[in-house]
Amino acid sequence: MVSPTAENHDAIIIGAGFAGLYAIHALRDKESKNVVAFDAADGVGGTWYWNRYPGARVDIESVHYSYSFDDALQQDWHWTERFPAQPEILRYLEHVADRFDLRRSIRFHTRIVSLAWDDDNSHWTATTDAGEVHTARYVISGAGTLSVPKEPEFSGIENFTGETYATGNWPHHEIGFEGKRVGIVGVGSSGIQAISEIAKTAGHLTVLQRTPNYATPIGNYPTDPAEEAAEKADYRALRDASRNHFLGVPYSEVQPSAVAASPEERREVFDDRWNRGGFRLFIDSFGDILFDHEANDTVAQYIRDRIRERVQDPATAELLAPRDHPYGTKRPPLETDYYEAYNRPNVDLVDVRSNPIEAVTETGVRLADGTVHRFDVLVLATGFDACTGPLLAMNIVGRSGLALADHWADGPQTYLGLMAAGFPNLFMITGPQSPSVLYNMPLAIEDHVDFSVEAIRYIESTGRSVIEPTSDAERDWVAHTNELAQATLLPDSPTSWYMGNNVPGKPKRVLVYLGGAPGYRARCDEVVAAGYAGFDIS
Ligand code: N01
Repeated sequence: MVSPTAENHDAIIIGAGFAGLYAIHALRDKESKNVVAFDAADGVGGTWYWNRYPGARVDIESVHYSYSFDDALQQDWHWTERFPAQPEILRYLEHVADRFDLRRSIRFHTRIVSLAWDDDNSHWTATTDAGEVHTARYVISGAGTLSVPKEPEFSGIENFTGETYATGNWPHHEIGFEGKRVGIVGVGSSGIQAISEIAKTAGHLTVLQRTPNYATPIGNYPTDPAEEAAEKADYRALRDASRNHFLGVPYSEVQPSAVAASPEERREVFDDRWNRGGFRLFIDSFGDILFDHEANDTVAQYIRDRIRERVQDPATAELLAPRDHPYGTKRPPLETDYYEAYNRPNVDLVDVRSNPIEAVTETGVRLADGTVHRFDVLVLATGFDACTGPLLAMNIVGRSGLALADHWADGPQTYLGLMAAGFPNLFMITGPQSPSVLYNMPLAIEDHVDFSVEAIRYIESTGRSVIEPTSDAERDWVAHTNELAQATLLPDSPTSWYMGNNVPGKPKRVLVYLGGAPGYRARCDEVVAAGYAGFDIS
């Protein structure tokens, strides 16, 4: 039944980050749809609104990690650094919101707490945390992939009397660390960026590390005007090159095999990629690194050696040298002066793998052997319930009362990482089993929003109103994504959000599409060319 007080729209858009903002523009301004977007924050930005921790910055060059849909925008906007920090990316998204007058379609401070498909009326009913009800034929979820922080797993955390901060939900005011004893848990991308920065001012910083990570140099530098001019002169070609690259950046010097290369050749390639920075070592050195243990060992050993060169205390260097997972099976962090932070007299590294955190006490952290570390500030950089978490948090119920949580009880099931069988007209931008975080997010988002908008245009142009994948198409896609993952080393990581096994109790399933962005896009094009093969349209 339609609630008499429900507001009706053509489309409901979840989120006001990169995905939500572009979806508003694409549907409202290009398709003349009546849209409403919701965001729990009081401003635009999504990831770049919440992750304000010290050191937060993008790790794909912003000339690539930015919208491509409007040439005037990409020509006008000037990035001050190759890899800008969070405030600059947030300013960019605020500029986009103003430039395209997007804010008038967004209800801020509003969280969608349930989404239910109404079979009789062929529309979705969304309920907000304020109890408002909205209906719409289509829902575009731009809820994000890394937007639900993992629940803290430490008993007693509520008793800690000091300050506690989570990197994924950082306060908007400045936090001073001067003279304070700071403890930080987690050495993923967030932890590594935060540690490098907090180490500079903290009275004392204790890093509680469970799994050392393969962090490599980001290679940041202030924007070079000549480089910027050259890139803007042919931005179109740059974007095409990005879209045609496995991971969505226009690198193109990958060698076929680390195993086939001589030690000297390998060293030359690794040195070159290491010195130039960015994701080059990961995706632009040798093509077999993610597929072959022997190849992976060569780069893993190279990174361990470089860590030893940078860390003065040999015991600390050994603790920082990763051994328990192949390189790239957890998302590799990029860094500036991360390893040098451990050469400071005010920084300690504590191994909580051999001596796990047992509890948080009123004054700090107690380890399994009874050691207590006292802190004034505790920083949690413990990661996210990735990819599925943001969708499941909305209590989505599809056809015939099917809950998404039940449909995905054993891991996500999608077609193209974009829609799920039994959940009609629900488009999951950068959803699980799509290239999403393994691609370049703004470009992945544009591709998915464009696909969704074109699908809506197509079904409406043929006098129909509902699109959803068939169960067969969904089953085949799940099998295909799992098969691709099994051919890589990804399943070998004991805890990786790529596989969902960073969250206790979450099924271990690959959450990303490993066939590469170009292959994925070709598959989507084939589906469309075949009249939306694998979809039921009614
Ligand atoms: O989270 P993570 P993140 N006891 O899951 C540790 C993107 N991002 O927020 O490895 C002790 O990578 C955990 O240890 P372990 C990027 O895609 C991008 O850092 O599970 N430790 C690990 O060290 C990234 O991959 C940027 O043993 C515990 C850490 O917490 C993704 O976001 C910047 C623990 C979590 O690392 C997530 O990164 C930041 C426990 N109980 C993030 N539980 C850019 O640069 C967890 N840990 C653009």
